[in-house]
Amino acid sequence: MASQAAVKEHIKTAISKAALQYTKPEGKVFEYGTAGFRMKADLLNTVIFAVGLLAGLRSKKLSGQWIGVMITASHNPAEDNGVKLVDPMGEMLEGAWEVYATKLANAPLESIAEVYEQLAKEIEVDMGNPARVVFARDTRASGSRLVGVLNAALTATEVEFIDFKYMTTPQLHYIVRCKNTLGTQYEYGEPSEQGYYEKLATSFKKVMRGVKVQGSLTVDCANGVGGPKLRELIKVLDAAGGLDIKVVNDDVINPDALNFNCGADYVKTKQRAPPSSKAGVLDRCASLDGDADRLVYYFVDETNTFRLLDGDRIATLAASFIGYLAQKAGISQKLNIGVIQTAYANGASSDYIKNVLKLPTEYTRTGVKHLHHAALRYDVGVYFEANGHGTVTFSENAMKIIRNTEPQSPAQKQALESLLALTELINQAVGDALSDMLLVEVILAHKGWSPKEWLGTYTDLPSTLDRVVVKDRSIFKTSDDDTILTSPAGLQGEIDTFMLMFNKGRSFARASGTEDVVRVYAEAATRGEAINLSKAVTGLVGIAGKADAQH
Ligand code: NG1
Ligand code: ZN
Repeated sequence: MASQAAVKEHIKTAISKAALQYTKPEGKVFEYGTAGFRMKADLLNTVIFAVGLLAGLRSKKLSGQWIGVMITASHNPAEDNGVKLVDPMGEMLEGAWEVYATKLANAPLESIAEVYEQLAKEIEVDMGNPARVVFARDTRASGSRLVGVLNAALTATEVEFIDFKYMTTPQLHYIVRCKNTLGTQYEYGEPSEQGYYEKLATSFKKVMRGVKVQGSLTVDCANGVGGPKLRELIKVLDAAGGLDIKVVNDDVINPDALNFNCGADYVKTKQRAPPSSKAGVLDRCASLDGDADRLVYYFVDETNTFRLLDGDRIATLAASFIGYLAQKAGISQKLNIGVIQTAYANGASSDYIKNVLKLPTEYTRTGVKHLHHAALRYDVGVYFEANGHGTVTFSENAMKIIRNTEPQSPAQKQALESLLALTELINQAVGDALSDMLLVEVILAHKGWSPKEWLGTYTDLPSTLDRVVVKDRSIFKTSDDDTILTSPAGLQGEIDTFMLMFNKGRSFARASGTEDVVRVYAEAATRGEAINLSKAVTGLVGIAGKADAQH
């Protein structure tokens, strides 16, 4: 076992001194949830301080590998902020450490140095190891103050750190993975923002060989960090052959504009284009969220009806294209391709994956880390949440097969090269709206499809997503894939009865991990039935939670 150097006295003193600059919000209990810590920005100082301490410990525990800290509240309103830790391969923080994060964030400031020391002992951290942290933030006004707090925690604990300033969440994940694989056989890329753009542009150019994108793409950037970053990407893409992209909602100067009446979450939950949209009939449009890890597409059809192409659509498009390339490359028998969804996926998309694409599909609990882990069990794991957060992972076995297969024809050679380029274009560390957007553009170009043909692959079942405010959402406990309520007792049976009353009826309720509500999803053969099913289930949940249902 590694030697356990104790926490040095001068570090404990520095932690205590630095911590006392801040005030802990009274009576507030913090919890590291599916999206890290997220709340009103003015409550976050001590949480960020604790996360800074933990990031250093995590790096020491992993022998000085780089750990990432991202300060963002994604699609939340401008006055919120949040923080997430990034593990060495660019993945979300390991589950067990979420508990340590929660513990440190709730420690009283007067004794935080002792709690830090106890934690280091409990986790058996070798305090003699180096600690290295990279961090970045989105464009929220509170970000610079919070970076100051993070800086104070890292300085007190003598952690080596690099501030990458403004970045999208996936860019920071990319940097972390690059830093930790540099000089190894798994080298992921150049650990810089420019390296990120160049990797995307180079692989994009390779997959686009011989095909052309039709028309332009309008990208709504949620007035967040994705705007300036997309503009940077376009500069590099132009040099690589280009893509006609119109950037809209990229105002990062007005702090209140962020995620307001625009962005992926707005489009997905309201099922409508941002009011500012000037897109014409059949124009291809996409929206990012505030930290550019979610992406949805949409368009207006000939009857002026809004049509959404969400995460389920991106997953099916990607899976079908990769399956097609694998077949062309003559390796489809060797690669097991799977599609991972959550229960929020539209039932029609799961049917399409099973019956038309003939691929295995499974549900995991909500939250991308669950999907990511499930995806790693396949050679090619395509995973997306319906809200547009997702990516594709390729196993070592898949990489070997793609690299080492000897092509027998020019067509097979090109398919293998395209697959290899796709593995570079896709941000395998985490769902990445900019990378996913290039992936969608590439596939549509190859298929020669407008968004209308893409939409035509299957017909979504009408669905609803409602929120119910309850007294205590923690009483709502679900089974492994979130679809069955195991508590309160008897409630699931009542929901099942209602489901049977509607054609293709499916509904489930689960406590949100990011908001103080219970979410109710419902789908059925017609919009009217979906709405009625939702009304019935929100009503049941409201009664069980002893509060009124709210829509
Ligand atoms: P909660 O609030 O736990 O439903 C939401 C999303 C998740 C995930 C997290 C993190 C839905 C229904 N839920 O979680 O998919 O993205 O936020 O941001 O979209
Ligand atoms: Zn996000």
